[in-house]
Amino acid sequence: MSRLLIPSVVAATTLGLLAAVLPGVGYAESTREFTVVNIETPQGVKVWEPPSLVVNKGDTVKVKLINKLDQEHGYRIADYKIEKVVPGGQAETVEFTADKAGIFPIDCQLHPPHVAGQLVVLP
Ligand SMILES: [Cu+2]
Repeated sequence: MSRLLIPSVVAATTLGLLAAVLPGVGYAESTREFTVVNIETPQGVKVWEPPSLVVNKGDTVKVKLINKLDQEHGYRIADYKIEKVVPGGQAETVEFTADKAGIFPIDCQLHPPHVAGQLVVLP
């Protein structure tokens, strides 16, 4: 019994030391990459798909935006001061650190009737 106990005590102590020494250990901070594609539904509604992204606070977020339509479209997360224009048939990337938790609208600044999404940053 005690032979089994010792390694786990050592392991727990090591983890505890690591958590104290390395900032971010114990957090789920990481780089989150998404590919988002602009499509038009059969009803003629334009939408970035997937419309919503879920990340953890502190994450580095990379979003590759692929515009499959002919016309240019925007990708805006106003609360994070992100505003990108993606020309028709092209791709762009936005990158930011999710440094505030909450639910923030994502829309197209060029065409407000787009179906909007949300950036969800978990605390
Ligand atoms: Cu648009």
